[in-house]
Amino acid sequence: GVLITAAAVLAGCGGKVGNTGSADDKKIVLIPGVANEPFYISMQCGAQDEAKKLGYQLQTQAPTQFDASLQTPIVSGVIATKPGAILIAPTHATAMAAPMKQAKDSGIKVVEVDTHLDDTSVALSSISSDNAKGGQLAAQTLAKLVNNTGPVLVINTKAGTSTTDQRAQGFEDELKSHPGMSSLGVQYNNNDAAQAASIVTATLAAHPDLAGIFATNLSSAEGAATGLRNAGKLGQVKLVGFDASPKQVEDLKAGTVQALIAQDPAKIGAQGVDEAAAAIEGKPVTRTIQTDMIAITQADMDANSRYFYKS
Ligand code: T6T
Repeated sequence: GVLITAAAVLAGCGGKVGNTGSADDKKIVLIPGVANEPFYISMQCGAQDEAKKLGYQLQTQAPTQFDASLQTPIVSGVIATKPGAILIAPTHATAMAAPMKQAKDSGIKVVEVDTHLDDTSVALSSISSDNAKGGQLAAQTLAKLVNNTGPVLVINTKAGTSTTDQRAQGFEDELKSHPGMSSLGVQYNNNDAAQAASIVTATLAAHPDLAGIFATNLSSAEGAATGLRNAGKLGQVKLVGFDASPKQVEDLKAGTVQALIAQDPAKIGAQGVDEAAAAIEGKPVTRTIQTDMIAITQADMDANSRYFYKS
């Protein structure tokens, strides 16, 4: 089915899942971009802990794929249960505007976590990494790894995803300050690791001198590592990926990937709950909150293990 309940995805948090309860102001529903994915599982854990602290009940309902056509009916279903607030990572910057507006118009407080709509009038608060800066950081990190030289490729997920679009843009902007590097442009993997692996295979066939790859999220980074392994190019083509899933951390340890830009999804979830609770209680709400990111390499991975995502 399309719906996934809190109980099904909370396995790694250590917390107990509360009763699903009735429609009321003490209920907050988290609607992540996709189910069973370490970034959003970590976000849910952070949100769950914070909700418990503040005396709120947190439920989670996620689409089985990162897709607006699957996330829309979930939003509609959640509206009918009349929670006090929703925390949502909209899977598309424009396609999710209508269902989210509907939530707002029905009196539900809407808080964006991770991704956001282009229309800034719907959500009361948006909490995310500074994704343009993350893309810039990725470019600077990759530039060092390739000695500022050679063609590089960006593997993005789905056009219209605010976060990864901003990362790709931040990367391309920073490349202008590295004239020895050239961009082979952006290719989309549809948030599917297997497609990212195929993109790497095809790009290497056309550009055997490929120096580096920036993978804008978990699926693209996991798939790019597989593509490089299949091509026997491990370590030769430098790979910088966003996120820090268990597989990505393994890839870093093995030297398949040279750097990970880890986000702080648990913090995003916790701050989302703080803002939602403030809105419900009629207290002041902060419109935009940016959370930390960090570039992690093999050399400092043990010291930074607290940034690794849960699964
Ligand atoms: O990179 C994260 C998230 O920030 C992005 O919006 C979508 O992809 C992830 O969830 C990783 O899969």
